[in-house]
Amino acid sequence: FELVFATNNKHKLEEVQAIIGDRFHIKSLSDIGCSDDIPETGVTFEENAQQKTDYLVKRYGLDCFGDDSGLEVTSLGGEPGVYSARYSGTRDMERNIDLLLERLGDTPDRKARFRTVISLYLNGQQYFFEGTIEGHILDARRGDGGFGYDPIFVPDGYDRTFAEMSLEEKNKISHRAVAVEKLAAFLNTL
Ligand code: ITT
Repeated sequence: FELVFATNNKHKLEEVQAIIGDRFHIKSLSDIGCSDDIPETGVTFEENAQQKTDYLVKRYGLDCFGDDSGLEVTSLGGEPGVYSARYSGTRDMERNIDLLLERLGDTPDRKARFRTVISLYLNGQQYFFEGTIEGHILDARRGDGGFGYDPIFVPDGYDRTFAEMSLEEKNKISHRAVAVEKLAAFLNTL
């Protein structure tokens, strides 16, 4: 069967296709001719992920899944969290990363985690799948792969940032990979 992935983020689409694209057929929003800016007004990843799938279900009546994700920095009380994409008030990641590094200053506690919550809407039922990865924030960017906050995040057990890893390497361990593998395992039981 086909599932629409409710995202406008081409990096997410590329990662998810690389993880499960050969096992399930994933359609993008552009494949179904949707260029809408889907509202995201929740205060949790779960709420926002479900808003993405609810929107597509209401508008197109399609089975679909959506990913809401972000970075939670412990010493910033979990910021930027659900506001990761627009932390500085814009979607400019240069500014978002600058603001994060500025707020973190030289605090020794650099602990952070990435989280992904996937909402799946299938045959009239709602499901959630979650993935997290623990790590820490550097005081400057390293690497030019990946997207978002990847240049400043080093996962536990590694000495390179996500932006210094290949897509394959990031996709083995990332928050998104963990959530997507749970989604795939569930779909395999159907
Ligand atoms: P869609 O809502 O269309 O899926 P988006 O980019 O707006 O795309 P989110 O609302 O989930 O996605 O915002 C997540 C933000 O968190 C994203 O823009 C990045 O800045 C950051 N982020 C999420 N996953 C990440 C990853 O794997 N690596 C680095 N940053 C990530």
